[in-house]
Amino acid sequence: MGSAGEKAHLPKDFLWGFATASYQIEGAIKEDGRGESIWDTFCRIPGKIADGSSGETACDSYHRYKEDVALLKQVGAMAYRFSISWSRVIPLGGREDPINEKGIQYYENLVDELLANDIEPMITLFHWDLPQALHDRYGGFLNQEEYVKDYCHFSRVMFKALGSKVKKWITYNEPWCSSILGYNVGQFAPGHTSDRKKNPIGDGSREPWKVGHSILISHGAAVKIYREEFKPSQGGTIGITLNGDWVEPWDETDQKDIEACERKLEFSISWFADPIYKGHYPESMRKQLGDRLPTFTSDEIALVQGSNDFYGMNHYTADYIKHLDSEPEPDNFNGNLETHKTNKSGHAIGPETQSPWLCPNPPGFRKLIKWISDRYGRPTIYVTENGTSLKGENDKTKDEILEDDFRVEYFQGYITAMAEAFTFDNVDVRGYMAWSLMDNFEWAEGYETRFGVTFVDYEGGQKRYPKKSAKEIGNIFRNLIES
Ligand code: PNW
Repeated sequence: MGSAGEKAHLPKDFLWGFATASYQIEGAIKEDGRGESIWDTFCRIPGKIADGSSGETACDSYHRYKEDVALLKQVGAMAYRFSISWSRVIPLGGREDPINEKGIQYYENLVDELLANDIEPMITLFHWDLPQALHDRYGGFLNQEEYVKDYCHFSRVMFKALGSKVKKWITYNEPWCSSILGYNVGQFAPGHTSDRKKNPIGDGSREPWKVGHSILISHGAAVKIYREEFKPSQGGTIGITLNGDWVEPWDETDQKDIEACERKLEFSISWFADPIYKGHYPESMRKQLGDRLPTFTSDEIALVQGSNDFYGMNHYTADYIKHLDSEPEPDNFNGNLETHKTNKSGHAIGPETQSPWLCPNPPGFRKLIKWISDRYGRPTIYVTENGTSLKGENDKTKDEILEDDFRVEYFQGYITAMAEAFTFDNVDVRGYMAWSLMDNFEWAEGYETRFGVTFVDYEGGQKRYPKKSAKEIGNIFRNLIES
């Protein structure tokens, strides 16, 4: 722990690098036997993606992975977090469906290329692109029994194929997004919602909680498989990645706003982290959701509790929280409160970006790392995503885009805040993956919103040009990591 006067720093062996996800970068959606995912289908529905685009070509990383690795090398990255397209490996997704060797080969090639360049691979097994066939066959996550078995099979296939070379595994990326954005808001695939103007199917008051439950059980089951069948010989670690924004009371003198802040953290983070670290859902959720929130059987909780070797933390922004006095609506998913970007006195939580939900607030990062560390008994933390878009970036010329000073400042602020948490708050943060290595398919925002430290020229054959931030991030880390 830091003593007074000590300078914020990061430990000698701190691991840093960049993150991406399969559907956002790979393209080649029909190549070499890949099956469809729910995002292929969702993108075809008019109005769902801002620019009407899809991941059809994206960054073409299926063909250009060697360029991606060269980029990582060039900017001095020590690690690369990427995800597996389940339907590339098992086109129909299920435990009795054929395995696509060419799909496995692609990821093996990528891993080999990384290792040949001394870059540590960190694999996310699931980053939202569920095989469409499983959705059609039994409703995907909504059928817990079938789903868990298929996810376990998929995980085992990947551990077997790559586990001798890959030592860091993430079961899921941001299950909150899959559950809430996919089954309540309807903004993400498969677009279920109670809003009949958006979709004829869905029940936002019930489905997201079932989806979250299935994800938690399958996470626990896959970790058990890894620990029993692979970890003894392969020696890696495994955990889940959760997203969460920091919160400040809208009215700092209002006790109800202060309480609502805690509820907001519980409805987003503790929904998943409490079962994993404490063995039950948060009381605030049980109170609001009643029996719409599933309960764990003793077998289930035995799988889930204690199932993280590390905590994967995705973090981008902060909100002001204003409590609501009314009874919660059935579809409310955030703890019956409002989120605002300005507080009662009109002060903004941070500057605007291209993403309406993202307003940088670096001190919030330090506070949230500490909140997580304190609540969950000082787990090992890997920050698995952090980054920003820039307001109007896509409307600029290429040369202007390459001078992304706002992004440099974002990383400077956030990485320093993380170093402060490490130095002064007694947290065990060991790694950081910036989002993202390159501009890519930003889900419902399409290609209009760029998050990359590398400019991808979508009109010019997906050629990559490192922005200023790609070069600066290494300097930021070199200044903070102890020699
Ligand atoms: C994360 N929100 O998603 C994802 O893991 C990435 O795939 C994504 O590209 C990145 O953040 C940037 O958006 C989020 O609306 C998507 O609050 C949406 C939200 C948060 C995170």
